[in-house]
Amino acid sequence: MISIIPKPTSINEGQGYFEFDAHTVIVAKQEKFKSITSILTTRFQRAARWTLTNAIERPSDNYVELVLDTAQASEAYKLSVKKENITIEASDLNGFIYGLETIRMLLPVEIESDTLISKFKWSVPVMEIEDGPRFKWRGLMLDVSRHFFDIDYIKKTLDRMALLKLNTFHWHLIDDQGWRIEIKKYPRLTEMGAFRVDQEDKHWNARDVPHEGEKATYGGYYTHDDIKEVVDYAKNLGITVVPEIEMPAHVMSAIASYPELSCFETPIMVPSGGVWPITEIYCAGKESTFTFLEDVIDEVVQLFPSHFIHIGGDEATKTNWESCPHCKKRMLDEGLKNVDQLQSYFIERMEKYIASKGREVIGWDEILEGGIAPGAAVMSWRGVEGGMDASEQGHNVVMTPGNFCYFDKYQGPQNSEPLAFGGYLPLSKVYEFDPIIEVMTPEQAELILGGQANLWSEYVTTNSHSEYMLYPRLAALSEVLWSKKKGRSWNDFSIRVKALFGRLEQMGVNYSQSAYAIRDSATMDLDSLSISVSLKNEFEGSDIRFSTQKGMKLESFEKYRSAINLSESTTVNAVVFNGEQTIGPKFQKKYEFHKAVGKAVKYNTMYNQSYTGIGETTLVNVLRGSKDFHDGQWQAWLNDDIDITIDLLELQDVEKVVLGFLQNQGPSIYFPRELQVSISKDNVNFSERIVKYIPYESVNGDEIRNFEIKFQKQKARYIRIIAKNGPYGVNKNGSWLFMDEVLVE
Ligand code: TNX
Repeated sequence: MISIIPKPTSINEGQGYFEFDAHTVIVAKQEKFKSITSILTTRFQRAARWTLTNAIERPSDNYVELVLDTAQASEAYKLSVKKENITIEASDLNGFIYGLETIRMLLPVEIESDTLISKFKWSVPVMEIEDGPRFKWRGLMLDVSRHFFDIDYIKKTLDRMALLKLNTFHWHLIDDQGWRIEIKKYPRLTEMGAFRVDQEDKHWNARDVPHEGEKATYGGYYTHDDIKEVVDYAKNLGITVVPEIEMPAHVMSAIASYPELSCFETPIMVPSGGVWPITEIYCAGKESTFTFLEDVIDEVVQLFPSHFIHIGGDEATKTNWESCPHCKKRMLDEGLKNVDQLQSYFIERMEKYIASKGREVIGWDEILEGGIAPGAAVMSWRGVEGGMDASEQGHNVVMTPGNFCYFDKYQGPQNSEPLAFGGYLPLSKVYEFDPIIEVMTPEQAELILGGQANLWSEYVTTNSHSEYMLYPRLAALSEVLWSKKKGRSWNDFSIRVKALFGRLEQMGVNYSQSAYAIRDSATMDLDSLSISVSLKNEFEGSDIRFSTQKGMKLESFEKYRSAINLSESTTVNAVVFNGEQTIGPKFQKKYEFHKAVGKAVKYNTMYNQSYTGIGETTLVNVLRGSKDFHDGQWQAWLNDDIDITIDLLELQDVEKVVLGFLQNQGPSIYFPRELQVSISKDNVNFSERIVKYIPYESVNGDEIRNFEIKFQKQKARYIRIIAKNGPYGVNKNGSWLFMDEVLVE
């Protein structure tokens, strides 16, 4: 079966195969197209140990020829596979690259092998493909500041981007937590700014402000040679590298190196983790700030030939500008009414400078605030509004709305995913992305260059985790940016993406199988006190099989057809089958029924209105909150203790209370410091006050934990529960208690 991602415009299948052998010749008349033939030759070298040769003249048969055809559109290609030869017709470098990458995808996945695969048939089915992109900006942004990734990983990523016909690598080189690009004129930027005190053991948003004298050991940066190597490498894969030089915020690493760049010149250190709001920003008043930035840009344009230079512009909290004498003077001199206009002045000035180098500025959508610089393009991330607005004003736009393009979000059921930024962006949702918004005029749509995925790396610390976040979501993104809308569909993509998994496997990529993961949704019926559990994964028609009995063998699992009804404590095990093999992560969940299910809960202290769960029954409805604390199952208390009384409505034997709590220190959600349980027959006299202390621990990661409190078995009707709050997060946002569920036995 032919499985190409992104889906080509048209495929006409024929009969038979072209078979590669050790004598297959790659023919390119133009010297400038010779270097890209390595897309095939390096792979045959590794997997088959053949050294395929290049030639200028075509032999009688057994060749792959690159034929210049100026009638082809930019980046488009026509691929003709015959039994005797293969030709790629294109008008430019990228067209030929994509022809070669398509051949790569048509070859058996073993072509990706690093080691010799002997006696193998390396064949490609006879066919004709006509193909070309829908958008001209098909991008990926990697954040290498929050965590550092070396150039070997960057080059691997570029290879994989090219396989998916992506053509723009947006390199987020600067942020608060690390300056990653060598600037010869300002060596401290990398001597100091590229390293921070290592607090990797703590949650990103719960890291301490580093103190002077502490050793800064976490970090790294790219030298000019590294950058040239990456830019050259990318060029041979048809990829433009767009550097991002953040300003005026997200630059604490620069200010730590050169405090004079800020308004008040207070010495700071490179932060070890999250900082919010970002108030330490470049001073917009001092001329020296602009001299510095122009010097930086001078080196940047030498290193990066890209038409676009990204200048950031996001998330500046401009309170310092309001009180800084230099900034105030600047506003007065320039007749600027407020700090938003001062940011516009800042960006406009840099835009002019960059334009004078023959380049075009692109920035995050905040650059629209206070008036956008005349020649600037906008990267729309806070939804698509920025892109709507900018295109209405006649500016170029790249769409990267958070809901579809932020690969730092979870892609599967949060309880079984590695810690991520938050939010939910499964594979199928990426596939729904469209950079063109229905209400756009044709003129506006013309200005939409394309889209891109962004992988922010606050929580992504290793190459393999980065791969996990990128694949297969990047494949879905590539298809929506490349392929015509008509003729492609999620169901069809689902089949092809499964074939891609085999290739990624062979490439040694740690891709995610979360799309296979079973998601449950459950509802409770209060009359019958039973729950109904539905199971599904992202692929329509998946063969899900389940069991509600302990120790059942997989072979005896029942095929899942409709919701499962449960009215007593049950563990549901489920798996997805692909033929007679299981695939993807296994599902296991215990739905626990207990004596308080459906009983009355009285709130002596009220939960916060932002986290109400589903009201009064939340804590006693069997259904448990997940690590996605916005899932609607949690009740939460802010800076307040929990105090509730459960009324079992009649005297019952009780001996145990189990309380479920969430901890996620980033957003200031902590386990309680102390639990108290007391019991009563009449709601007046309470006995058996049991106290449990929970020691505070600083941790990275999130966890749902059950705290168990046991006591002498006795008759009771009322159970009062008190959970004492932190106060661990008081210096930041206060501290939260998140509770669900209260189990009584
Ligand atoms: C917002 S998107 C940011 C980044 C964070 C990201 C986390 C943008 C322009 N700024 O600094 O890493 O959210 O999702």
